[in-house]
Amino acid sequence: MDKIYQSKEEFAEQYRQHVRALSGKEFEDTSDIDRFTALAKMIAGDSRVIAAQTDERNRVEGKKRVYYFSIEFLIGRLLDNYLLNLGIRDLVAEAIADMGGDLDVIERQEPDPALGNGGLGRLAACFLDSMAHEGIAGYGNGMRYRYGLFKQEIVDGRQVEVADEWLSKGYPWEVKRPDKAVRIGFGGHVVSRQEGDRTIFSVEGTQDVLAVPYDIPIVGYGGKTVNKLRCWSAEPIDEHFDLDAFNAGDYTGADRDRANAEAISAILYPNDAGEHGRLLRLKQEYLFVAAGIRTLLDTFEREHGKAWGELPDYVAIHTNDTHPAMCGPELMRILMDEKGLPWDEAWDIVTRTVSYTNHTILPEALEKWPISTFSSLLPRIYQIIDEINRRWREGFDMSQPESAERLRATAVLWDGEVRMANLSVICSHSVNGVAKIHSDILKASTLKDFAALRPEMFNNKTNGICHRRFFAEANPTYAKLVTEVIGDGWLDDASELEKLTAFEGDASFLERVGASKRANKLRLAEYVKRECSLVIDPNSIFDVQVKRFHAYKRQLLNIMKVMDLYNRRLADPNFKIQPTTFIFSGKAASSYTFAKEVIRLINGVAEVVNNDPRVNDIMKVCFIPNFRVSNAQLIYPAAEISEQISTAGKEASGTSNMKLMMNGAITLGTMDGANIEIVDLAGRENEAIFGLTTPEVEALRASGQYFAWDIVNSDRARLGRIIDQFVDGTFAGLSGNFESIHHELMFNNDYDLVLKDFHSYVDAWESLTSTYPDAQDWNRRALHNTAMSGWFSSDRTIREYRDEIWHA
Ligand code: TH1
Repeated sequence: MDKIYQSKEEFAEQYRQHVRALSGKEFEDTSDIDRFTALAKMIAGDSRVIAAQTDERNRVEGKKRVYYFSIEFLIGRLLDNYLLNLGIRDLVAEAIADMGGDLDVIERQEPDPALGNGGLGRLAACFLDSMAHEGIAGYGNGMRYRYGLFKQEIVDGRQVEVADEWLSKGYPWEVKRPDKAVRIGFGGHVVSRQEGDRTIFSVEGTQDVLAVPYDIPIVGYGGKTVNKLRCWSAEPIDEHFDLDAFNAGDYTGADRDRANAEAISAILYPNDAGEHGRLLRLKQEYLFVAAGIRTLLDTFEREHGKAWGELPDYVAIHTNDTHPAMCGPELMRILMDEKGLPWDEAWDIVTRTVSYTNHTILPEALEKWPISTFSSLLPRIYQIIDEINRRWREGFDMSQPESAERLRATAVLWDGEVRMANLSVICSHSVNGVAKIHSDILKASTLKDFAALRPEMFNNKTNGICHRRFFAEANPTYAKLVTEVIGDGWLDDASELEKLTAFEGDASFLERVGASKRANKLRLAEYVKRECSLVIDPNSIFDVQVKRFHAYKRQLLNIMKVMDLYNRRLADPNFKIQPTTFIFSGKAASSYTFAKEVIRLINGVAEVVNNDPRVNDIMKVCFIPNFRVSNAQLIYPAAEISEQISTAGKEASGTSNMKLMMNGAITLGTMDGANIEIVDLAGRENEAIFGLTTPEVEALRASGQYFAWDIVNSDRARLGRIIDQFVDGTFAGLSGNFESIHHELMFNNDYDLVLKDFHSYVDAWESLTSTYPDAQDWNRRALHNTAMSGWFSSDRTIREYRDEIWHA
């Protein structure tokens, strides 16, 4: 690897200069935040030099460019990642230590941008890293929210949402590019005029805002490729500042245009696969789509002139879920209204350029917009969608018995709504799911009518994770051990981790694997003590469930297991389990009452359990507030059990399952999402699988023979007791009982089959944890999981996208 600094001394001298230029002080006299800002600006500057070389190389080679459109990019802190990718992490750490500083402390100053909700946003960020590593000319196109996902505080056990002011101390990685701003029009009405035999459409009377880009460099491992992530912010068009209003004392009114425009990029909507329908969200979706399409067409035109027919050869547009679904219609609009192409030519270009990934089959997460809202906000885009829909229907073969139903299921406009998933499919040449079972479900049910018509466009791309961030950086003790025995080639090619299987019989190596886990548990225990004022025992098993709160993810099932163990111990002081710390972390959407109640329940149970000396030798419950990329990097390495317990068929893939596996945790899970591939890779005997399978869930639901009451009545002693405890005050000390949870299980007939899977789950947990005392075998299974996890590197995923979808 060519390094940008050849020696500590060379780095130190440059760094001192940067510190001086930024703060006017000597390094020794600066604050930690000044040290961070100067270092990040310096590395960002170096990266932009490489970015210019990358650009030039791409241009000369005539490389196809991939534009990854995503409304979320959950990038996390970048400094450590970039030092690693540039191959200078050790050099920089030593140089700073020589200067009397501490790189770790400096790195902790970096804001952790929360520009995503969970898996979908983090996946997009992992993909950027992997595209740069693979040398793909790949660009992220997203939103620059002034406030990221809310900060979660826990007050009396309840989630409280606080604004996330991630920009308050500045963000040294980004560069604002006002020269690349794009005018975006909302509202107005469509007018047409005749030019020869062509009708030309345009929109008049729009209210315009300016989309202004901020670029963040994306440094690939190996230091050869630097791509960029472009995030759009909304601003008013001109300075419409109203001096008269201001002079009359109306200060808010004077700046109304600015406030209205800036509202568009003010916040990230906090719904992970859930509620939608807000006008502002639709504005966000159009803003980053229209601005991104404009940018890529300008670049294409600069390089290839007006050869629009060649667009699919040089450009791939990937739409991450349906939020960028307007890519197709917006590209149609520009090709026809501005570049003068006829419909058929434009349509051929669009469908050969655009591809789509579906991330969920939850019906409530499939985006739909009322036609009335949509057509008044985006009249010309609506008109194009209407025409796409009309042609789809017109081309439909109505001769089959199932035709009418098929047309209903695939139409873009139906029942007064615009269906974004159908729009995404129709505008694309490829549709993929994110794990094998999920892609199968898409074909067999969610999108089955499209699959029947166009089977060839459906494919699977099982998700992946950036193994450099979530293993090398997050878990340096383990990573060092791995490198010691198999070399560091795995950083470049994660499949090399498989070489670790050769050490599964090596008792002294396994002991060192155990010791590194222990060090990570101590590190997390210190964090928990600081953040939650709770002492947890690093000798206990760390059982971890960290992810968004959602009914189908069944954090409720997990805490019911804890309640059960607690009850059984109180009933019988001789009841034995392996001492365990039950660790939870995650946010619930602000409007998702049930999920928030589950968080309150976990904290209610924690309050009782953690203060009961009768059980404290065997259990503690720990809710770590404000789950985000930075503390996730502390949690994964410390985990020994990975809880992946969604109702089968519901979790499209999951990615924390992969991160935890790589860090040596054993999966306690259902046969859902990518858990299935984990089992395929590591062997069922090295995980703990329980519960109904997807076909069993479907059959049970279809039978109409599931009765929650029957299940509870068949086990009054354990389940019955837990059900009572939701409402009898046992765990109500912090903030009251849990009637809504009781109601969901007993009166809503337990939609997520928590009661149905309860016994199989608790049994699997007991049987798994009973093997913990055989430390050598536990460590062997942990090592085996790490060894087989390399396939889950997002480098592999991205190579599949490149070869099979983008052909880049
Ligand atoms: C998640 C899926 O729930 C998860 O299973 C998957 O691993 C992850 O995406 C990455 O593929 C989703 N997140 C969102 C977020 C929004 C809308 C839909 C989904 S699906 C806002």
